Amino acid sequence: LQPVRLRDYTPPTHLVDALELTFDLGDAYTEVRSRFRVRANVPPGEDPQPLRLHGRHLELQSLHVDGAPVSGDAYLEDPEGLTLLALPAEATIEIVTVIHPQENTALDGLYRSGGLFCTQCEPEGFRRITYFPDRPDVMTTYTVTLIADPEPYPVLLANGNRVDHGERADGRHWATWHDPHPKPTYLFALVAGDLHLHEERYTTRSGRDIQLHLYVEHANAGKTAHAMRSLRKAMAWDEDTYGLEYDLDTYMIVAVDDFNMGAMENKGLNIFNTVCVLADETISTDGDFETVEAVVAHEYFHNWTGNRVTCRDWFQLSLKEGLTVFREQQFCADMGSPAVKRIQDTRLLRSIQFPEDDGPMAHPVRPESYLEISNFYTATVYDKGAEVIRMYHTLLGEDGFRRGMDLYFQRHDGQAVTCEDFLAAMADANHVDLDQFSRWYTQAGTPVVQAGGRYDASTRRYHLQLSQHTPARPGQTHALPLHLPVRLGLLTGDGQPLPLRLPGETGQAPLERVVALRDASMELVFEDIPEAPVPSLLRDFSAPAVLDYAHSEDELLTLLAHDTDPVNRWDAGQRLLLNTLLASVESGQPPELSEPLREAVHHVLSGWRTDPAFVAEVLTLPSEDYIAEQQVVADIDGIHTAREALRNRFGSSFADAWRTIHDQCDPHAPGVNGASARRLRNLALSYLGAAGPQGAELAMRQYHAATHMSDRLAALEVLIEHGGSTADRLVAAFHDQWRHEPLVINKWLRLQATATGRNALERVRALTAHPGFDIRNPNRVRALLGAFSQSNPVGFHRTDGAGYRLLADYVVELNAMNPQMAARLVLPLTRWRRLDPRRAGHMFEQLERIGNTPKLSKDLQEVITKSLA
Ligand code: B3K
Ligand code: ZN
Repeated sequence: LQPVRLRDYTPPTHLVDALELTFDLGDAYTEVRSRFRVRANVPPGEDPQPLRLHGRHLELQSLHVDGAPVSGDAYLEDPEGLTLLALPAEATIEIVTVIHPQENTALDGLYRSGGLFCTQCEPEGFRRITYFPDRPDVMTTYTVTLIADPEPYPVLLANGNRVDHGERADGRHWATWHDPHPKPTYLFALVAGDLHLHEERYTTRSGRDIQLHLYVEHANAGKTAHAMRSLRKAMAWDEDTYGLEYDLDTYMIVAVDDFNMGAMENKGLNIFNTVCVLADETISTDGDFETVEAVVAHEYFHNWTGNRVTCRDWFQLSLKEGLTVFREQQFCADMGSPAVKRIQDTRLLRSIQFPEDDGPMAHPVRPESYLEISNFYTATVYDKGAEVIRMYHTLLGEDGFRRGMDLYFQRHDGQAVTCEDFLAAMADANHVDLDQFSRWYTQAGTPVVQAGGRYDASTRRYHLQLSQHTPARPGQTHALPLHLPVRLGLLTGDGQPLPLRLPGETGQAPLERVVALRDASMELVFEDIPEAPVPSLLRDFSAPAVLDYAHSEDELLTLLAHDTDPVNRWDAGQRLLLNTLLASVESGQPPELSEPLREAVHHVLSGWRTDPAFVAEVLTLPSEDYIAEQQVVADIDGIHTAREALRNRFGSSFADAWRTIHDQCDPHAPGVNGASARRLRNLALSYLGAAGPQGAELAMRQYHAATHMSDRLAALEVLIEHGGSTADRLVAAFHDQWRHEPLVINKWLRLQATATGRNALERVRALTAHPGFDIRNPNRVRALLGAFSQSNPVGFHRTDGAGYRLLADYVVELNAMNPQMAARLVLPLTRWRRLDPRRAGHMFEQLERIGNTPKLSKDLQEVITKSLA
């Protein structure tokens, strides 16, 4: 198998002028007729090259060029497509294929979900529908006709506007859709089924009237209000923030149950996982409401960053994903708390992306090669990619960034472009040189920023040394210095911010600066500093880097109490807790809360009324995985023991404060953000639960009184932790109550998968046979097997290797069924180097076993080969 390489990119040999597609959707099979006009993409006078049409699992019925059947020696057929050898410079191609959506368990291309037909074409699903140049730099207009039985499929949808429809003599009905915006294949979509429509109208800033159509299964008719509201907010936000309006007459969202990821931004016809659309208080947590708002906005924002300006090739994936995640982050910050949002982004990067960058699948934001592009929809491309966009924003400022965005759209609207094009727009619009900045796209690995300070009392100067290095990664021995923004401030010992005066500067000095670290190291000198200051570095997580500075406990306490930057206040608290936990893991002694730390926690707790969600962030302990990342070899059991002991200590030492919060933090009080209040109140419940049986009694009361799923679930989690027959009864009753709500059953599976305790693995195995579980549904797989392997370290990493075997069994089963899911599910096994020899050996064995599976998919081959290398 040969990897696809960025450096081998060549422009398309042919351009396509217009594409007409007709789908005859049947019970047994679907017939796809396609007709399109191609033009050789060569300078006049040169001979056209052969035309490559991608196609997979297709039954070719007929192939015509300019109305005549093509003879067998005029094309070559292979498992990945057709090559047409001798075409005139311009030609009309007509192809008829037959496909079997009913048998498509990969959920890629055209497939069935429940009673619906739906599609997923990004990145390369279109080739499972018909033969076509399935690459994002070939763009054309689409006219799509769907034909189906009216009774099971009253609703027939495709991209763009419905231009015609009717009934046929044989009783079938049809609809024709036209999308005037040229688009790549990956943005094509169709849906056919019996769906409920939630319809609203939206008037854009320029006065255009847009229809908003949200389609769900009839049973979910009451759960669309929040998604619709989120869509309206996203539309208004993009007009206000970037001056971008929607460009078709109708914006459609369809929710389906079986979906490999969250949602898909198909032009004018988004298809969503139900998880990212449906929400109401009885079935959804506050986290679910946030997810829906964020994903609806994300897909909407893609209409400009992704659809109007798209990617030249899949190596440029972060061009649209990093940028769109950044836009989504800005939107969520504006809709809620910017500080809490930034803390959550930081946590995600550190706990998911940093480990990825440190593991065998590490790759730059713009990868250089792949076997299977589906494996590169990663935290690095998405979330580190968003950090890269944020760094432009930090370096150029809000207005400079907007100038860059405006120039980007002005230059590239309607084009398929590269990350360099984006960088050039940012640089040119601001007349700055960003050549060095481009290394963020080409180098893998998490940079470490080392800092050291020296105070000279005689000169009243503070010397701050900053240096950077990026560790070696597979295929990258020597990384070069990055252009890295360091946002910083200095505090006095009692927390006063100090003016940051550089040598030679006069006038009012700022209290915060963004310094561009560009060399391997630099020294900054600050003048008129009255005492040895406490540095606050990488404020607002100004670069996706690890900060290496030996803050003393006193310094961290100062930052926690006084820093003006909320992210660094939170971070100082996390470092204090992390240090406490690591000391306990190393010594094997229960964690000790020092007296000053105890006081600091009291102080944070006493401020709960001002910002409950922020207090909850500060007082949430680092996850077991994150603690493990700080060790060379993860001490799975030691970490769990230490963290549980600290939870217990937190619960008992601050019991009064937690009880006050649980009593008084009222989500329904006027002026209170209900979600933030529930968040802190449920954290209080969790600590009280960790401290003893009284907490469990409180949880029982909360469980029965709950009207919001967040409260019900938080209580159930505490009760499961306490175990016993009461918990078993509640778990069973919960299932009975919600068995008709698949989204709640996901939660039910997840709760049990993440519960610790000796029999975790047996419980998970038993649940795989439960009717609530279905290996063909990705949401169920993620809820049970994904959650177990990613969020139940003690259960999954059992020393006898049974957790690894269980996961591998399902990876092997999914290999044939849904390769994309299989390649995601296997990832926890790839981190074997981080574990002790016994566990590492068991993991390695399972990776080898998976590697020996007959007919191993490209997806898994790539992950397994890299992990064993
Ligand atoms: N662009 C899609 C991701 C498609 C992944 C296909 N394997 C969702 C998104 O990022 O908005
Ligand atoms: Zn996206």
